[in-house]
Amino acid sequence: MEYPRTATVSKFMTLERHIVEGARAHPDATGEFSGLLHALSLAAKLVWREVTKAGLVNILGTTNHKNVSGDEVKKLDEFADETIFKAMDHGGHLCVMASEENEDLLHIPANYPYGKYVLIYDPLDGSGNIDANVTIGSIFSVHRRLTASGKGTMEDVLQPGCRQVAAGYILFGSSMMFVYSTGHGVHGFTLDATVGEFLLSHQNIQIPKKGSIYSMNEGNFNRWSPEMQRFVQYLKEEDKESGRPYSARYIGSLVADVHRTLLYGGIYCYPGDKKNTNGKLRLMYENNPLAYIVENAGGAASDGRKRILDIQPGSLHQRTPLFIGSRDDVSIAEEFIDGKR
Ligand code: AHM
Ligand code: MG
Repeated sequence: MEYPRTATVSKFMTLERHIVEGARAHPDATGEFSGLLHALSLAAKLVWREVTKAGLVNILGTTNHKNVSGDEVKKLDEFADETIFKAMDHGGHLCVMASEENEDLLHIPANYPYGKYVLIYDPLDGSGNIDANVTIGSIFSVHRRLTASGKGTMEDVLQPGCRQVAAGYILFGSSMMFVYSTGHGVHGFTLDATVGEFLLSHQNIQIPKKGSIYSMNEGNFNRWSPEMQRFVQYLKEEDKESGRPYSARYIGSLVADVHRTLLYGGIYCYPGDKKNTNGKLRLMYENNPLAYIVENAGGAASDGRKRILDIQPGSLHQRTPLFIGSRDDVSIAEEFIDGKR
């Protein structure tokens, strides 16, 4: 006998099942990759548990030291950093990790096996927003190792974003979401806390080709290049035909700003300026994984002149300008930055 399909049951796609069914499409898959994603989803739940306690327990506030990028480290950043590392260090999936909070590579402890993948992560993006209960998130990027075996090296980590085999982010907002891609569409899962499972809520996300929202820290306007200033002025000009003026939205959590851009379209920019020629955002931890997601959803990501995913990284904490979002909007931004408009 077969059960008739009902609307409710046919929608019942857990993250776990999605990962397993994705792996089945690759007959040579060893399960290593599925195990890696599964371990990440567990790490996400552990971080979420602490995030939801923020304000209730004494985990908010700073630890009174700065991370390698000079930012003040919050306790929750450290918790997320350590939790992700510990959830991922023993499974035999990874040969090395790198985290935005740590200056050097994070090696797999000697008593655990090495795997064929590399994990790069920003444990808690937007952490300046924690105390205000604003959406924050974790961002991750996965590469296949280049070296043959043993401990992973810098060579394994410093690969251009186009070589990522998976990337995604976890949003800690009004609900918790796990958004990922392995190069076959972008899929979003929302945590059903009552059963502790991520359920498919956003299948095959497609970013609109053009949007009507721009997202950038305009407080930096006077530090921007004349080209960048002209681009923003263009977005604010009245022109019914091209849907201008655009609306401004800036959360100040990259992961949340990009998530909104992915769903609604438009453009997020963090350009270089007089003070920081390469802007603020890190290529390996932020720009590459988000560029991979947005490209896989039909959008684009550029440093203003070239595709983010084509940049060969030179160092772990390298920064690049970021223009990311709807394809048409990113291409107009590039024309302005290039002085063509
Ligand atoms: P971080 O919180 O991981 O250090 O990331 C940097 C954050 C991004 O989330 C956000 O988009 C950006 O810094 C905001 O910068 P600014 O305050 O200059 O607008
Ligand atoms: Mg960040």
